[in-house]
Amino acid sequence: MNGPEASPLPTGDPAATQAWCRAFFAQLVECGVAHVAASPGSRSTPMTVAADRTDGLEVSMHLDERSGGFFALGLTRATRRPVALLCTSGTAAANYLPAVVEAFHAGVPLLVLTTDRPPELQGVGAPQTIDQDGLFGTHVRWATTTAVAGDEPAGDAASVAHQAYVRATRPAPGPVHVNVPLREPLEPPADDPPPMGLLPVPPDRAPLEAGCLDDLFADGPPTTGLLVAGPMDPTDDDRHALADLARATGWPLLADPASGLRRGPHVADAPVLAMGDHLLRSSWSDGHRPDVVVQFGAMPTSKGYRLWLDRVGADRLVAVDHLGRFPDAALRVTDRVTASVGPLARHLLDRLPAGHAPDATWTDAWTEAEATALAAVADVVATAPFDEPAVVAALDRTLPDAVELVVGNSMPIRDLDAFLPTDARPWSIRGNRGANGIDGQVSTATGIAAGSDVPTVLLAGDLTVLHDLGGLAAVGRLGVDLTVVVVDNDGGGIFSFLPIAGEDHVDHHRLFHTPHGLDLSTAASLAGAHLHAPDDPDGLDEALAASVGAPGLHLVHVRTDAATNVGLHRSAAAAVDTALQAPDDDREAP
Ligand SMILES: Cc1ncc(C[n+]2csc(CCOP(=O)(O)OP(=O)(O)O)c2C)c(N)n1
Ligand SMILES: [Mg+2]
Repeated sequence: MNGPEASPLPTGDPAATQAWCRAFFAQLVECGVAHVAASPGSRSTPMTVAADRTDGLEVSMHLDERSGGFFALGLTRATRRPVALLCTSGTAAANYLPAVVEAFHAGVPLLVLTTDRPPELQGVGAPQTIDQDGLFGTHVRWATTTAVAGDEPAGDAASVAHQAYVRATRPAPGPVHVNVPLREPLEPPADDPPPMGLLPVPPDRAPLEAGCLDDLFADGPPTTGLLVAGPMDPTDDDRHALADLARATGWPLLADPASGLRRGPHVADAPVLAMGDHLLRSSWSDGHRPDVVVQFGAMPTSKGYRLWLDRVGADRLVAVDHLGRFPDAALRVTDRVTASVGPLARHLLDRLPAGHAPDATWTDAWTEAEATALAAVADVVATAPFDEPAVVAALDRTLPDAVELVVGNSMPIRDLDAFLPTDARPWSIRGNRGANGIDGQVSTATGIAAGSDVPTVLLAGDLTVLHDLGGLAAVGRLGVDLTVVVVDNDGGGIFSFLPIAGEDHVDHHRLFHTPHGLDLSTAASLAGAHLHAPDDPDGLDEALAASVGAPGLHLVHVRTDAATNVGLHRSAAAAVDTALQAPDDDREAP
């Protein structure tokens, strides 16, 4: 009797496979990658082991790819070095999609490495096998499926890794996808393959075009202007250049909370404003139309800004963005400039005539309005019940000079926008404003904390924290210190701001607010967090003092009320409007 025929499936050569994978990661290190955020799986074995054996690479393990994706996003943002993701095949890879979407829209260079079965096992019902070719669709800067690892010489791996890095970082940073088919046996040999030659990293992208925006200054610089900084991750140089531009032109700089410009030493001597949302909603702004607005980065959070562009606007609206997004939700942009903030600001500074004197009347009008608005808002908060504005005030009082404040979408970012003044403390405030999701927020903050040497605090809503409970559970295992302040209004408080909240014929509470009825403080024991449950401002100050910068995970659980927060935002806006209508002499001193 004949034995079974030899399997028709080809087998791989473990030494060649490992040489290919090692070359891939050696090239990534050569390019500047220092971290691989991997998730466990079998198909990825040769890549995981190769990453772990590569000098200069740290490997962190993430049980949930969705959370790992956001961790890598946060770590990339905090360290300004692209992080590689690595997972097995199937839905594992699909779980990277939310973080890839955010990275695409926020311009974060992620190297998404998925592993796959070889071509002979595609479409034949092999387990955990899906079509991974182009899995992330239009949300990556580049995608490729390589040859089966080890089928081609290791030099090809270095070439793919090099190309992936270059395409993730320039001209516009963003995620790239490399899908690597691997053939069994997957277990690598114990011996290291011989080292190989690596490719040099090409120089950075071209400088700003010479004649850019020259016509803006053709008849002398416009006297009245506004600078608007949307969400972005500026370097120190960007920050200083923008502050220099604000000072030299006398154009006030409206700083989104996630712009990186609301706080830092630059605000001490430049007209940087925090109350932009209130000012632009007020009737005062109708009488203060600028000639030009220069808008930087992503779309500002402020709805007041969008409404104002429609209502008042400016003759020229220049959108400056290194990613080429040119956010234009009001369809008012007249000029689109692909440039980074610092170089563009210096480019404009160079075009100012020597001895140019800014229009002090214009600048003073805005800085005085800011002072009036701050005083009016402070009055509202001083008599307010313990709710979201009080949480912002407590953070403002107690957080240290240097901190990473990560802010969730929905109301927390808007609470900061409405209630957080400028300050010279160099806080870094970051949100996921690329796609504005409420997912992966704890994991993003964990990645930021892992890449930063200052204390990290996350301010987020209850649904946002619930969405990423897996991320909360991972913080301890990753050995990261993090304070999570959750403002818990038992649902989505933002929906109480919608006109539909007032309609009797719609079950707003069930369909939009979506109360969960869960006691979020119980998440602390699951995640091994220290729990703080303050119910007044003093208690919150104490909780923040005890947790921020302390070891481990801290959950600060603050119960809030959606209707109260709606009332406070509206009262603040109304108080600013009224205060700005008063004759100058009657205005409250700052
Ligand atoms: C992944 C994702 N799903 C749904 C939404 C729509 N959404 C925007 S805000 C919000 C409610 C968030 O609630 P919470 O985090 O508690 O913040 P709050 O509105 O109470 O401030 C939802 C569901 C979204 N932005 N992202
Ligand atoms: Mg909520």
